[in-house]
Amino acid sequence: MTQTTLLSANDVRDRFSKAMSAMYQTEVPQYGTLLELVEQVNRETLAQQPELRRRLEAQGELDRLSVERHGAIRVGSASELSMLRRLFAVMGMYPVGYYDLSEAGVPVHSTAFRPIEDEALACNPFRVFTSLLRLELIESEALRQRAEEILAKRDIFTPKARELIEHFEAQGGLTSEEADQFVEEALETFRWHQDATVDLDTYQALHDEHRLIADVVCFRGPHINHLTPRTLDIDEAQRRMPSVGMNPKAVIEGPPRRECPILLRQTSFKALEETIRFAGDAQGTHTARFGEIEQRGMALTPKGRALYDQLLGEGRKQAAGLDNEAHQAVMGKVFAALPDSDEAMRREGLAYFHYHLTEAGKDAVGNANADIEDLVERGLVEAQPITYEDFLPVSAAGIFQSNLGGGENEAYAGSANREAFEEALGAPVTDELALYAEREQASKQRVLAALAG
Ligand code: OOG
Ligand code: NI
Repeated sequence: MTQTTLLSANDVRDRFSKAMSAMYQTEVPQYGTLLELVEQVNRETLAQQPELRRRLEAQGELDRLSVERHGAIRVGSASELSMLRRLFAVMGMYPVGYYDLSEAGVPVHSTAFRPIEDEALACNPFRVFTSLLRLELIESEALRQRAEEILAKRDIFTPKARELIEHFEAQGGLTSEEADQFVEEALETFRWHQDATVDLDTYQALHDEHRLIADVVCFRGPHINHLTPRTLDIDEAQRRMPSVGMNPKAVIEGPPRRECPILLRQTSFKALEETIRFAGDAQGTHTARFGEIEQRGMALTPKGRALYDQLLGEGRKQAAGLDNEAHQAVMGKVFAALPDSDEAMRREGLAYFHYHLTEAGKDAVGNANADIEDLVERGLVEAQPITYEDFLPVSAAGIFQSNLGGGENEAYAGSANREAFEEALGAPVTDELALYAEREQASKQRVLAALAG
């Protein structure tokens, strides 16, 4: 029997995320400009802040910086979502977190497909925020049925992609050649289509219910609607956007600027109006695709997250209607209630940390006690904040809304339904906080085991 060498899922994901980025740069050239802007800001930031460079290096963050990005898609049915789950599994990406966007007036709920293990995250943390349209929230029975019929007619996967996914599941991996083929076929699902599958009247009727519904239902596939590189200084990147011809969204979402960044801050350039050919040859336009940037900080514990949610709510109330500069100033004041040093965040149990032995710690092997706090105090063990790898529902809603013309429908609110989402997905979603807690716990155990010699 011949042994076939299978590629690691990390390599497949890395190839896919690069191919996706290349495709999106040709589809939306402004995204290419955004990548250049972010790269330049990152370069300057690292040069100006050697301490930041040291910190990122120690956390293993520097190497992944240039490949790091997330994207987003929206699908229309359970069968599309569950097949996507199988497609992402080929690339070592699993559903993490449940996000209810109905609360913010958007008729979807979502998860993020992403790698989970430390090593996979370090290699390429590519994530895809994936939303499922909730037709059950559409009030008009006739419109709901029409949307269901249209969706039932499409297959967003190529036959070859389906075949390779089944092959992967049977074989437990893909060869390098199969992986290249898989990347090419899977990309087809995410490609933009200028031709709508419906006539202009149908598009308009769905659009009038919610722009998002038209975006999901009227096209052959769930076009990637944005990609998002990671910046080290989002305030500076936002400031420079107009100078490279971009129209940034009004405010940066999430927490304010801090010495020790937490969670996730995001902004985007606004979606472009694109020409569409409708069935029956009518011309029209559709606005869906944009570019986004994010700045990531430390993952918060449930206690830290509760405080974040409370401060965010408070800050948003006070900052309503303000421009970005004033918004950030208000947020900065409100968030003063959250300590702004790694050590305070750690001591107060507000963020997750990764523990490792210092040089002095390595010298003390076989000769130290088993109390982590004591070891940290004595300089034998050092704690690095764990980077947040997930998303934030309020920020996601802000991103949706700024690219959907502010469309919001309060009638959708209060209908979180994680069970229904998981049933459509065909699997449970992993709790993101449990993952950080496990990683922290495992690092502590490794330290103690190493010290025991
Ligand atoms: C997804 C918006 C959410 C983020 O970064 O929070 C998102 C969408 O517009 O489909 O991507
Ligand atoms: Ni995004």
